[in-house]
Amino acid sequence: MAVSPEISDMLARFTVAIPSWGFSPMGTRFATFLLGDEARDIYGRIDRASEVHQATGITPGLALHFPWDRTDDLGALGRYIHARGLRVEAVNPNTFQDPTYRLGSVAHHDPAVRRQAVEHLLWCVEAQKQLDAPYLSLWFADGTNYPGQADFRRRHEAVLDSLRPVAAALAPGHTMLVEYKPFEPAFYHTDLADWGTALLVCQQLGAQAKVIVDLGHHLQGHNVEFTVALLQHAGRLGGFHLNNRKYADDDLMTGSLDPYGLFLIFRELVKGERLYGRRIESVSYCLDQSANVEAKVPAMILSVMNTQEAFAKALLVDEDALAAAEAEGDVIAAQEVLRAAFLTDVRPMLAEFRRGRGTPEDPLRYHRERMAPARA
Ligand code: AFD
Ligand code: MN
Ligand code: MN
Repeated sequence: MAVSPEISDMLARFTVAIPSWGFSPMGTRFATFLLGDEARDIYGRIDRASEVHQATGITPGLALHFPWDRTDDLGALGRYIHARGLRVEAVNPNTFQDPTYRLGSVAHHDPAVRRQAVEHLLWCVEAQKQLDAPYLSLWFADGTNYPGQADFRRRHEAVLDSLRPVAAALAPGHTMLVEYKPFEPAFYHTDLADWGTALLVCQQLGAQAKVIVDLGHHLQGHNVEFTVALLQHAGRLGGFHLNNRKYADDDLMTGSLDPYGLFLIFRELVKGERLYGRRIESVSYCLDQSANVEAKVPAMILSVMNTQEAFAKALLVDEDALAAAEAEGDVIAAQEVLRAAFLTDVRPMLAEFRRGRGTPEDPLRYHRERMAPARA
């Protein structure tokens, strides 16, 4: 299948960032199983991210997590990353593990706890500048487990008070991504529970604050592509944490359970560029998944391939035919247009695209045959 110039151009502008934390020993609250491919430190995590990029050709960005990835010399860390053909896409602060944060961080009732959290966020903003990372990616575990435990409104105001100085500290051109999640680890309410809460906060923080959509952070049945379309239309879509879920924030391999749902999300993003001028690369795409029972590097490579395939299928949607079907109210014809795109096997087209760029035509096979044995 020949790759048209328009499709080749959009495929060339599409990149997926890799989370450093995805290469650490990961598990559930019941157990962590070691397969032997876990990285022991940040350098091992960077090396593995470089393997993913060598295999896929579209993952030059690395998402770092502090303090997990902290070293004594951020400059040397940045040089180690650049020497492996990578760059830093996002800095993810961690205000959910220190015992001080048992009852929250940025929303905590005690100003001293909020101050500790804000100081960490401001340290991460400086790290973002030093590492030239375009995104500060914020997720807070803040919430409560029981009714009556805290006041919703006061906690919301506390979140705003905590994040205003962080937004003010951002470098020009840098973006703060505000993530939401309906539950876990808090089980009664989360202070940034859904896209509406995150949008309210971003609107108070200014133009550099945008919403990041984690695919696993919605209640069952939520229409994620609708949320994506409206956030993009409002100019507040900042990015994605990509994964897949059956029940909750399962952090399974992207596209592994619901490739059609992933396709519908990319359909909205492609429409955003083609009809509304929102370029595909104007938001950040980052895996955020946990390989609990499978090898980590192949899991990342497969997720990137699934993501690129869903995006490529979305590029095949015949916009004119779909617009005509919509104008006619012809529901069946509209379905036929989406089916035609989704049911197209885009693997030959992607193999040709990769061949043209000198990257492996089959990333997973390349890694299995050429790279995995080298580290075994
Ligand atoms: C967990 C949280 C959230 C966050 C990620 C990295 O659920 O998705 O983005 O850790 O901090 O997955
Ligand atoms: Mn996430
Ligand atoms: Mn999550």
